[in-house]
Amino acid sequence: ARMTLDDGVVLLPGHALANEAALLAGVNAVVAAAPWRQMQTPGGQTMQVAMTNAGPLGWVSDRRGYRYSAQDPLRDAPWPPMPDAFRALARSAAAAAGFPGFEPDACLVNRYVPGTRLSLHQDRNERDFSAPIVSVSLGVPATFLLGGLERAGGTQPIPLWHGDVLVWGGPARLRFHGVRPIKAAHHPAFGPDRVNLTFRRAG
Ligand code: MD5
Ligand code: FE
Repeated sequence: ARMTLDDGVVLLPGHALANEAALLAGVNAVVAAAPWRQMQTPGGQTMQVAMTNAGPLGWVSDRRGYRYSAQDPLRDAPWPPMPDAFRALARSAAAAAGFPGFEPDACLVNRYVPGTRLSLHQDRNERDFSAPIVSVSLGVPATFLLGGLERAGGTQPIPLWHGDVLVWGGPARLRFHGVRPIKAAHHPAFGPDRVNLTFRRAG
């Protein structure tokens, strides 16, 4: 199914379930190579969300700022390759949402333990805002908050479940967004955690 939630916001409920086992194996392979870490913000705070990356570029944050980097600063080595199942899912989801030919060069992998939230922000570190962002929700459910193009002006809650895929493109690409604190729950494969894969064209 394909649900247009707003201009440029397309929800593909359960789109990731068809290849669930390969996605799970991919997450495990990426984390085995480049472990979860909580990055520092430029302001010196530790981010609640734990992260890692796969693919040619990875999103990093430290006291110097937010940026994409070909190197994992924790290991001084390239990020692990993007698993084929990740790339195929990102492509098929983008095409289903009206963005054929999506070739992500970055996959940010976010882990939310219970109580973790992601405060309202825009994604502005990518070079080209014409490519969409594909976001895959795995594990326990979350409430995503969709804001507008300005920080003020409120948010609309969007419940997201294991296997749901959201595609943000065109006029939605620079909307503010966040995630409410994750509630205590259990998922058979992910236990108490939520994992989100975010595919981007960053470089
Ligand atoms: C998440 N991650 O659920 C989200 C999925 C991040 C982040 O926000 O920056 O790692 S990506 C959600 C997103 C991306 C681009 C635009 C919009 C939402 N939007 O217009 O709301 O871990
Ligand atoms: Fe974001």
